Amino acid sequence: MSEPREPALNVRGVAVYPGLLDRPAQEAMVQAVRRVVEAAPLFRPVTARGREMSVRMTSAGRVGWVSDRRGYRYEPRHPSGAPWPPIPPEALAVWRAVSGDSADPDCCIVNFYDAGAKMGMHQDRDEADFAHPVVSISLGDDALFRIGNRERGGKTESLWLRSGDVLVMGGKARLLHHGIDRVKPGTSTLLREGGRLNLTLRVAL
Ligand code: MD6
Ligand code: FE
Repeated sequence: MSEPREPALNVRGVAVYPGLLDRPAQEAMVQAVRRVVEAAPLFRPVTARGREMSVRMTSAGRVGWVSDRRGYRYEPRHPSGAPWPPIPPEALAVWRAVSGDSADPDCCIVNFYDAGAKMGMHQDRDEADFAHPVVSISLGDDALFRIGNRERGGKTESLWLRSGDVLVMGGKARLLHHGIDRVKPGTSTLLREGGRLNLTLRVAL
């Protein structure tokens, strides 16, 4: 990882570190994610309304994020009943470099996007204490990230997230709505089969 310095980009308080992870660091992160996925396979969450999400997910850490007809929540176990694997040390190192937080994360959500997948506008608000930021790592194909407001609707701003980019949502940006409009296939050679991986680290409990 290169030295974080100051974020090169600040959009509505969301700090972006373009290319914080160089190619070898991205490859190591993918290997770490593969180990997480072996222990805790990706699954397709179902919203409380019964709709399948297009993104596939899993988690690492003391708790993981699940969604089904009972709603969204953090759980100490994968839907299979197995405990989640530990957060990879490579991901912890990114958190420590950019979060400015003295606590370590207890959850790392892994999102996988194939060519058609997207994520609707949402707030990350299932955590106990919003004083802790959320740190996100992008790997693989480029994704169009949209940033809105604390309330639903209103004007938004978009930016492309590329492989190796790291983003921090903390402080006044912590509860901004955000989402992934689309992923652009063939824009990265990092993942053999294409697609995009996103890791989000947070203090959930
Ligand atoms: C994604 N990211 O980049 C989805 N949430 O695939 C998020 O939902 C997100 O990037 C909170 C903070 C940063 C994020
Ligand atoms: Fe989010």
